[in-house]
Amino acid sequence: PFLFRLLTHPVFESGKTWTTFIDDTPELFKLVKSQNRAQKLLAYLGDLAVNGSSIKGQMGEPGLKTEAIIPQIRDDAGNVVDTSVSCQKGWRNIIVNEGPEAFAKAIRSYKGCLIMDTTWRDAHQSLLATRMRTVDMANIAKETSWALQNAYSLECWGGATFDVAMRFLYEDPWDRLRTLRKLVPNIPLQALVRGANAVGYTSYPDNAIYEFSKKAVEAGLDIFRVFDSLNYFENLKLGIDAAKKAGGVVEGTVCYSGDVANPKRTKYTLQYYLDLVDQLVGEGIHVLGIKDMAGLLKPEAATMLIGAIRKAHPDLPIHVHSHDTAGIAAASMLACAKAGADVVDVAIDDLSGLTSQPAMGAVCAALEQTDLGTGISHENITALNMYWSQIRMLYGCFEANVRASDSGVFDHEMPGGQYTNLQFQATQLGLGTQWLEVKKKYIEANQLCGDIIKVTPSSKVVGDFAQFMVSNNLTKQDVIDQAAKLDFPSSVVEFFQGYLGQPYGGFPEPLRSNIIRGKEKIDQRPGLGMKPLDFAKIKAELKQKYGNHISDYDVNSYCMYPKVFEEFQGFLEKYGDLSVVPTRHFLGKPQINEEMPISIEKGKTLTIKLLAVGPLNTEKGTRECFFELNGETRAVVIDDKN
Ligand code: 3PY
Ligand code: ZN
Repeated sequence: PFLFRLLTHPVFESGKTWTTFIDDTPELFKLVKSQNRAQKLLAYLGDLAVNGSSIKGQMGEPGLKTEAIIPQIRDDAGNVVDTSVSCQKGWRNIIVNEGPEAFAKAIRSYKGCLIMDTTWRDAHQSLLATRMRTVDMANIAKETSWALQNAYSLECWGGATFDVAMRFLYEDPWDRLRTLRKLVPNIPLQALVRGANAVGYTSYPDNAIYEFSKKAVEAGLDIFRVFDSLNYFENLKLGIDAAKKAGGVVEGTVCYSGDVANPKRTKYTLQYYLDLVDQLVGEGIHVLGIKDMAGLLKPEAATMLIGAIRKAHPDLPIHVHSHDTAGIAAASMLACAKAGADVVDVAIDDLSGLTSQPAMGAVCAALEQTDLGTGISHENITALNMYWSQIRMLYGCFEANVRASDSGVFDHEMPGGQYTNLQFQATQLGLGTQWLEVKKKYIEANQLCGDIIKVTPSSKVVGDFAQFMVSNNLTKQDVIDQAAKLDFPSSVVEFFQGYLGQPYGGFPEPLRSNIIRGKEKIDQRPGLGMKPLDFAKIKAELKQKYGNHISDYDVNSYCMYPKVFEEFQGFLEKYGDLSVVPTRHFLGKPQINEEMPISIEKGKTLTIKLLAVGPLNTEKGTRECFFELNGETRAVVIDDKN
């Protein structure tokens, strides 16, 4: 039909030159573009029909076959709110109008305890392999802007979400931030950044960190939770400076390990934390983050730690993060609030508990009975939760299947996200005791590293080390004895070289020298020795390769993850932008005659139906898929990968 329209177009018939034709008839080219997009979408759906989903980690079909119902939100008087527009009232106005310092001051003077909602980042990172798509957050964003208008922030970016977005969801992580920003103008948006590792697993040249932070603020980010995976101050300083120069609210963060209430745990003591907090305060952070990434902070320790910091720094806003792996996090967050924390992290009930954060409904309801109320209505939490219980079903195909609390976390100290990840991998291997072995070896691997702070990327080092010990059947003593000749995973070698920074207490010797052998030793901040990136040159090269649409955001994605970015561009060229395709159609095998209304861009919805999948062409290894697209029949040829 397009060719017919083109050939019979009066301008084309008149014999004018091609270039003038392009200039004079943009409507036809819009049509080419959207027909092209539709064809690419059919290629994706055809591939799903023939080969099933290619999204890594997906087991089975999405568990929700209909559109999720959007709940009603009510105001204080009990009236239903008009959520066709976003709420305008919230803490972000202070950041925008008066800046980060005024925001920090206002947070500190608030008499209650505020919450950060982690549903859009850590909760799904910890429970659903980070597979939540932007569209499922965007669909509830305006309601959230009303229901959680008194929240300190919504964590929605950073951590593992950045690379997973490109790698597995085929979406642009910057788009997520821009989209959510537009829909939620009133609540601060927060990201987790790994200091000198930004959102990666390695160290980057300094200018990459500065540029990344600047673009994040431009895309709509308000608060940076800056941590370092070894609590290495030199790395922290860099991340803090980059976030500050970008104009963000800087939540300088201490990662929590060990147990300050246990006199037998002598490495990470109360004094260790107080000293680190003093150093961070010296860097001019706006807010202090306490990041208990594994859920080790028991209520008694929480009271001691937060109480001591509050006493030493009466004006410093304190924000505490934990995971509920052992089942104690709600109690700990209540203890933190009581001891003087200003903000605690929670996740919406249906994405809470176990390796995620404690339940928003539980923590808010418990605080409501004290003078530390969060200002979030229980009725609205319940309403929002109705949406999220449907979304949890939708993503059921990514459930890691952690079913119960594990107080063993006090020994192995595995971060929440990594716990589900490693458990999933071990279960995939199908060996019943594999998971128990991994947990045991994780303890030994940590000891071999010198009892380090374990959080991305240092936790990956310990995880890789543990898996290496399990698969090679090595004890701790075996590793020590055979270190000079074992073929260690590269992450372990690089850690011992010093590529992540310097661990507190130094590297154990002679193990370090035996592992790295003749390789370079880095005994200062790794970024110091790195050559700055040439962004203009990278951009020109990417444009040459992928076209003029390459933006400065893309350049940053490339700098963080060159290979992942290039594969993502390849996917876009083949299938187009599928970020707004509803998740049940993005992940689920289309059924014959199932009507799929799919919007490919704002205001443009296609009605698609799979009519038939043809027989295998044994010569070419392909099948033809027949679709109905807005009433017209279309065929696409698909490689049969089975
Ligand atoms: C991350 O860095 O992704 C984390 O969630 C660490 O806890
Ligand atoms: Zn976390």
